[in-house]
Amino acid sequence: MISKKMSESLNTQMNLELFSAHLYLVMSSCANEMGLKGAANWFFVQYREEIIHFMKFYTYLTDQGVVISMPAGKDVPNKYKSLLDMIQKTLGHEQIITSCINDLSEQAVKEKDHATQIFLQWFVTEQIEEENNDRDLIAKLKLVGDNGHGILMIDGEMGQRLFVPPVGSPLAV
Ligand code: OFO
Repeated sequence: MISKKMSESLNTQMNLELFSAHLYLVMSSCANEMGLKGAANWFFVQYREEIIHFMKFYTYLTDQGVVISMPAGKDVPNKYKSLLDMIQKTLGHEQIITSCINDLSEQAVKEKDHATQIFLQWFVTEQIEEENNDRDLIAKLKLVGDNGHGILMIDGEMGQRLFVPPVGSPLAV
């Protein structure tokens, strides 16, 4: 059993994960339009990962007997100056998500909600990887600057990214 306050906070995070998915799906189409097929793949994989995150929250809430709510989502931005711009905005967004996950964990500790603490641990670890991936890409993109050849090399690397669903997670897509 989880408290009403906790279920509302988790529901908010569930919707934020869905927003993240939509954000990266739009970025995938922007990258495609820029001619960066590898980056389009990278963002599409990111989109699929976020759907898994969304489904993890959905499953946890329904397993706890909570009826979810899905308020209308906010607009997803679809204008970016460059690949660097997109990855910088990705990092900024992931830093917000990290702080939301930390707030949720703190709430679970305060409420002595051990089940939710355990559930959130996966996300705490996941956020380290998410931010780290973005920082790596930003560093590389800054190194190459406006050099088209360099950007295409990075685009090629981004095209290698594969979607690997976490063990035991619901396969939503
Ligand atoms: Fe779900 O980690 Fe990104 O947003």
